[in-house]
Amino acid sequence: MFDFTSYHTLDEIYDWMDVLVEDHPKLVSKIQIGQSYENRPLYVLKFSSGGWKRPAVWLDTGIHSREWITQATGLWMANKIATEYGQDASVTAVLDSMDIFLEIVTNPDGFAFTHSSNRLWRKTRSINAGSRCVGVDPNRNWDAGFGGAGSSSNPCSETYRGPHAHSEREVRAIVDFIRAHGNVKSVISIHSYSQMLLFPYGYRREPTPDHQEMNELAKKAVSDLAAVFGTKYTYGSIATTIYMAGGTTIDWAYDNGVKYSFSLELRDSGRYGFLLPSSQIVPTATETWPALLDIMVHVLEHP
Ligand code: 0X9
Ligand code: ZN
Repeated sequence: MFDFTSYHTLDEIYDWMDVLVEDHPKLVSKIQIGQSYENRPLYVLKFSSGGWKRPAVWLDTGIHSREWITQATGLWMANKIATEYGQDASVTAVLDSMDIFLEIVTNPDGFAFTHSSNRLWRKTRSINAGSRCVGVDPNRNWDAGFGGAGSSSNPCSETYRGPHAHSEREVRAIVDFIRAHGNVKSVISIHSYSQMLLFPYGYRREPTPDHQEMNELAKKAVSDLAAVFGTKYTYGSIATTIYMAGGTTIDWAYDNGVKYSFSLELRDSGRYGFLLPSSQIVPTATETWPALLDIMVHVLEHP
């Protein structure tokens, strides 16, 4: 049995993906959507009960490599989706009409670096021409408000946006995948920390045309999350809830036709921050699950 109560290395996670596929061959498959800057494979788990390019939900964890609770939650969720299909009514309904794609280690070079050298590494590991500083912030690199407020042009900054939009292979791979798929209805990008459920925009303060619907959905999701262990989440647009940020994943998704684009900032609210004790992995994943299901069921019911 895989140990969901501890943090794992990249090799352990990649090995486990194959085990999950072996254990659920009719539901789960693994696809490679590209390669990282340091040539590591970018793997995505596909959960599908059949059909061709069904409406899909895209989930990613670990785009910021130091946010270890997110990759750990991704592993737990992958297992949950695979084992609840045919058991839980909501999961079954979702997967009978939609596919789920989950990229657990979205920034593998950064993740390997958090294990080998610097536990708090956030960015990619690409070399920046003319600078000694390494890496681009993959959550400032998307072509939506790229270069705007809350992103930096300095390669030494933690929020360095990169030389141009989609310069990072790890970002480009997702852009190409979502475009080629053509039927992605929801993007949920999972970060830590600060206990928030966010939606567009991050690059402007004005609400989106779908603000009210997304706000209602977020309200329900955080309430169902809190019902599990009492963990309090705030919610709202990125710009008005956390800070202005140009070039984020979910703004790009939203501006490219993916209406239900959300981002979670998981536990905690600052006591441990990125160094969340492993004893909190299962509780964090367990409480996040109903919020995620709320979004997926809403997507299912609003085709
Ligand atoms: O700065 C960020 O990229 C996010 N916070 S984090 O501590 N995870 O780095 C906030 C940006 C808002 N957007 C998303 N959470 N996607
Ligand atoms: Zn993050």
